[in-house]
Amino acid sequence: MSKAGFVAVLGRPNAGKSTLLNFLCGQNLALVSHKANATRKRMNFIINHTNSQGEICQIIFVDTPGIHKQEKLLNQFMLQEALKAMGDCDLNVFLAPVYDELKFYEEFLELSSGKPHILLLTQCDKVSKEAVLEKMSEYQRFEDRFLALIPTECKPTFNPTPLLETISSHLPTSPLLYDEEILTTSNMREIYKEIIRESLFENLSDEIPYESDVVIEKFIESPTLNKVYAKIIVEKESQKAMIIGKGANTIKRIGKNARLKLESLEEKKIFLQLNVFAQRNWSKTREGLKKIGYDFDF
Ligand SMILES: Nc1nc2c(ncn2[C@@H]2O[C@H](COP(=O)(O)OP(=O)(O)OP(=O)(O)O)[C@@H](O)[C@H]2O)c(=O)[nH]1
Ligand SMILES: [Mg+2]
Repeated sequence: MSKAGFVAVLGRPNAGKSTLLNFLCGQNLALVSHKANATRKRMNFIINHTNSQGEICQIIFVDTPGIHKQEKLLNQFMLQEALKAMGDCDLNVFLAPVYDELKFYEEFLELSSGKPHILLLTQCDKVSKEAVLEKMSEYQRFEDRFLALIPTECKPTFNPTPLLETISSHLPTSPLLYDEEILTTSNMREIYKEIIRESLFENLSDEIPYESDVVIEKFIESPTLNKVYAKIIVEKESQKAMIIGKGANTIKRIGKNARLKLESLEEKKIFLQLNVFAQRNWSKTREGLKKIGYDFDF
């Protein structure tokens, strides 16, 4: 006997969605940042959990962009990604940082229109045990709305088994949908892109990470070395100059940081070449966004 199903991982920007999925799969595949709105597209993470009845439960978690409202076309695309996952999946999981007000959960309840969900309190290591218990009791007034309320923290001491057991108990009986060795349905180009974007988030200030993106132009794989040629797109020439930096110091730092992450993930040498292009309004049109992999269907 086995179970399988898709689980949308939803929440405000910075709730800890991507961190939790990296933690559960044991690899840093998704972009994580203290800056909000890091994730732009859905990404599947596959976790195979053997439950207490001995059944294999294949949980296909769908990481989503944070639920937020902004006028820009890219932000509209991001919200649509989250809403699509919310509608399409077998089960929803809503992540509420332990320090958040309950109004964000109430907004989610309105959006999700009664679809079954599990509520996770995230980042519980940031506050005292008493504060976690207090927040859990505040959420109890919604106990008829959620299937379960589970506190989480992404630390090695955190045991995810009760969380996986609870999710599995709400999945349908089904043959496994993916080979058990597969961690994600994203291809390597998409993961490389996210790792390079993460390096942009870590090395650049304020608006530049939001006004930039990465396209993997060429990817050559061999048993000992992967060669990656990537393009960083920005809005303005001034941003291009900032990314390159004095004596190309900034781009070298961005490249080295990304290369080390890629080498650690792949456990082999990586050659990474980054080129920066200023392309005004790249994110302002549907065609522009489509060209770099953000497919609109609305
Ligand atoms: N201490 C602590 N920090 C966490 C935990 N989970 C996430 N964080 C931090 O919270 C910030 C946001 O984490 P992300 O995983 O990028 O959040 P997200 O929900 O994916 O955000 P978006 O993609 O922007 O919607 C990062 O700085 C993480 O390191 C946690 O359990 N404990
Ligand atoms: Mg994210």
